[in-house]
Amino acid sequence: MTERDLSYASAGNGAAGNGAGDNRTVVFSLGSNLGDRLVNLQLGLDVLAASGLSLVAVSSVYETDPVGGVEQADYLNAVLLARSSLPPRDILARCAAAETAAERVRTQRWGPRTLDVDIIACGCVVSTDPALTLPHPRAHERAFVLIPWLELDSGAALPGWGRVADLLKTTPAGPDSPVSDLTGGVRRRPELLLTLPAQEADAPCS
Ligand code: A4P
Ligand code: MG
Repeated sequence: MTERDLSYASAGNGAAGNGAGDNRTVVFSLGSNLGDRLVNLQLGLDVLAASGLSLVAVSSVYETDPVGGVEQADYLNAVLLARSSLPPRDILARCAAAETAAERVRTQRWGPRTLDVDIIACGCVVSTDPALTLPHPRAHERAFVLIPWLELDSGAALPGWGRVADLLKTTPAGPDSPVSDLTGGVRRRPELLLTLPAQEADAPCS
């Protein structure tokens, strides 16, 4: 794993975090198409928060046509931004813990799942390790990742691939699809809300 640049700038960077110089923005994709999909996404978010990650922002929830794999039900997808100075492998372990909490059972690749938590990007870390590939190897072509991410950060960029807004022009979502449009199999569901846990208030000065 190489670290090309730790200075990835993204929306909300000033919000949370521990102030360490190597604090990175971590972009997560959450997906569910089995069971109570919204409850599963919220559970994933809550487990990540409880594991010590500083969550910064969560996108709207999007209902999305399944991409790849077997015939299966539509997904709910969302993107979550966090700040962390943990090694990426430790963050991946937290993703696995969130999936376990949602009782995910793996039967087939790209099959239906209660919860999938992927790391889309971790600062500007680049890795070709199959156990943790960064950025996520298919993120650049997935409207169900790019559209929610763009909603959170209009200037977002995928390391090695460029601006998310530009990548979206080449996805099935189409060249000019506004984020809230019913296009490209990615439909915003504004009535479905994910909530970030309340940040702890600063200790009062004495
Ligand atoms: N892995 C490597 N890099 C990463 C990363 N950046 N983040 C490894 C997370 N995991 C990463 O993942 C398989 C292996 O990928 C893990 O052992 C991990 O170490 P998995 O979650 O067990 O299985 P998977 O999710 O079925 O595989 P994969 O290849 O990650 O699937 P994708 O490409 O993420 O696709 N359609 C819609 N509409 N919405 C979706 O959310 N998701 C998928 C899954 C397919 N179609 C979808 C959606
Ligand atoms: Mg996965």
